[in-house]
Amino acid sequence: MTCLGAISQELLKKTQKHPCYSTDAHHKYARIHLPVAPRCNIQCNYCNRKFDCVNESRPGVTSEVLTPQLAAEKFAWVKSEIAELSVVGIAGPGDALADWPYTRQTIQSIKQDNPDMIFCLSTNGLLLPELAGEIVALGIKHVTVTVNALDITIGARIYQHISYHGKYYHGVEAAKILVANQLAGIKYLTEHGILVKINMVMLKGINDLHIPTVAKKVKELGVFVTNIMPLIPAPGSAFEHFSPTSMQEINDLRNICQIDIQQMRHCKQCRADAIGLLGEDRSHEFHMFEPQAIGLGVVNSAER
Ligand code: CLF
Ligand code: SF4
Repeated sequence: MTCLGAISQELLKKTQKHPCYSTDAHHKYARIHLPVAPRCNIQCNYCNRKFDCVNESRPGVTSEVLTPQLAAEKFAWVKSEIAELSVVGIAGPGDALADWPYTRQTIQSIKQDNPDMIFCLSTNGLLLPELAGEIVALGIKHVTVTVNALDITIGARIYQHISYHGKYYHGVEAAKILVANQLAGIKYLTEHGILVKINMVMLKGINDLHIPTVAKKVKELGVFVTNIMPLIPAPGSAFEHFSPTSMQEINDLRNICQIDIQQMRHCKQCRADAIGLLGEDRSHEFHMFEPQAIGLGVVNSAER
């Protein structure tokens, strides 16, 4: 079954207003990221948890973490100021599913009065097998999963550990669980009519040669688009001294993968609290608190 086979015309029409999924939309429509999910349940070697998730955010300390209630208030404020707002996204600053009760509550409360908004979330996919059903039931139609490797020996070089159902796993054991859950979750979502986007961080000498294999596989699973992103080495992360990937290298890899699946080429690696058009972040105009740099000091699920 191809992805498009399972997607309704209505959803494709709606997606024309999604600035990440539609190239044409990105100059016209705006998104708001509501930072309600500070925790994460895995440790990527390129992530410093004092910084936004590099899967969906450029490394900059997030200005604020909000409760679902404050997030709904912020949404109402931004909507009254930005007429072209079409998407509400939860992109951390940790993992949207690691803090699922907050993510769910935020979307539920905004959706009630704003049924036409597009709701979107990004995740590392670890908890997809147990939460994909709830995502579908909530009416979310756009989900991004970051899949950096399918080969677990490659995955073991990218992920330091995962925290899953109260236990830590390391190395290939961690990668095995993560990859299996990502694949099962993606399959479930595409089979239930969700437009899935796969983000991949290109890591030279680690997963760069492997990425075309990942692209092929996710296409088979019905994924809509892949988004290959450059590594932005986060200070304090295990890959801190990794050389940053050039856009030429990214585009060469995208051109290879384009043969199998359409490529997103306009990603701005947004902050977890980004607001506005993709190329014109207005988050600084909409602070719920006095701006201050906060260390998120992220707590893993097992430590709760
Ligand atoms: Fe946000 Fe991500 Fe939804 Fe877009 S961002 S949760 S899909 S609404 Fe977009 Fe930003 Fe790139 Fe993400 S430009 S980092 S791809
Ligand atoms: Fe960091 Fe995101 Fe990886 Fe979690 S999934 S460790 S927040 S980059």
